[in-house]
Amino acid sequence: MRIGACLIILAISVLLCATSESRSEETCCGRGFTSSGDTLFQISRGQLYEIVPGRMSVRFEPDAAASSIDSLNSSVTASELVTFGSGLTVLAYPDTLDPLDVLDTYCGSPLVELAELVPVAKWASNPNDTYYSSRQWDMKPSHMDACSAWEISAGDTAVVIAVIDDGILSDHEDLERALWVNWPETEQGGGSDDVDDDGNGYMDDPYGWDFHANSSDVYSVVGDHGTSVAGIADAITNNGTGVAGVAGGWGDGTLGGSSGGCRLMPVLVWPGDPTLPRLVRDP
Ligand SMILES: [Ca+2]
Ligand SMILES: [Ca+2]
Ligand SMILES: [Ca+2]
Repeated sequence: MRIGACLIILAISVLLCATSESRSEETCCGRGFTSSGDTLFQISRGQLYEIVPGRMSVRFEPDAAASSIDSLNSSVTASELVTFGSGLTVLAYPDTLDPLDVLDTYCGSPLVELAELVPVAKWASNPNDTYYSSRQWDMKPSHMDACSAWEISAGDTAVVIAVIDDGILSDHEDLERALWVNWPETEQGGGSDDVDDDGNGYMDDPYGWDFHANSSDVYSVVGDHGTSVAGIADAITNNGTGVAGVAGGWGDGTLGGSSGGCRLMPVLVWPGDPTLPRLVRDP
């Protein structure tokens, strides 16, 4: 009975996702696909993402019986490779099968909450930064899944991140590009000495402010902790150096659209500094 049901599902799948060697654009499981030769692409936000043959990501319904899941997997000769903490399971199936048939099989099953083909671009967006693979576990798909975010944006230059800490190393190779400049307070921007040119309440502050020393000189003090925090938020990603930043821009410019990374504003306070509570309360 169960085998019969699976055959029916497969037959329906073939009808719904009928394919040929040269596909034009088609829809399966609510998603758009196209192909070139033997290569299948998923269409998302106007971009094409090459699909990895023989792999699929599935999240089964929490109350799905293991025996039922086994039967479903068996219907397409699929095996479970790994299950992440998020509940997402990566399946392997014979790459001789049409990925859209397999997707439709899972997508149409009441046992399945979510089914996705695996795009090459998703995994290719793993950055090449020195410490990404060995230390930045928190950015991996099973945690914050930064790769998925980077495919939408790797950081917008219009966004300024204020790092309220003990300073930022100004010539750090992973951060230097991202440092914010308050142009109205610069000579090139027409700023004048002893004048609060941008009217923000702080005179001659072209880069940030040191609330500990009440000074605009934010780079004479090097903050190890602030530099580390700045790197997590905004280090250049995929530049083969240091760490990957959440919003530091994609080093080779191939991801994140026009995003070149957020800007960094050092705002210096020291741990225990009496100005800190005031800043938090009334920035
Ligand atoms: Ca100012
Ligand atoms: Ca000024
Ligand atoms: Ca980097």
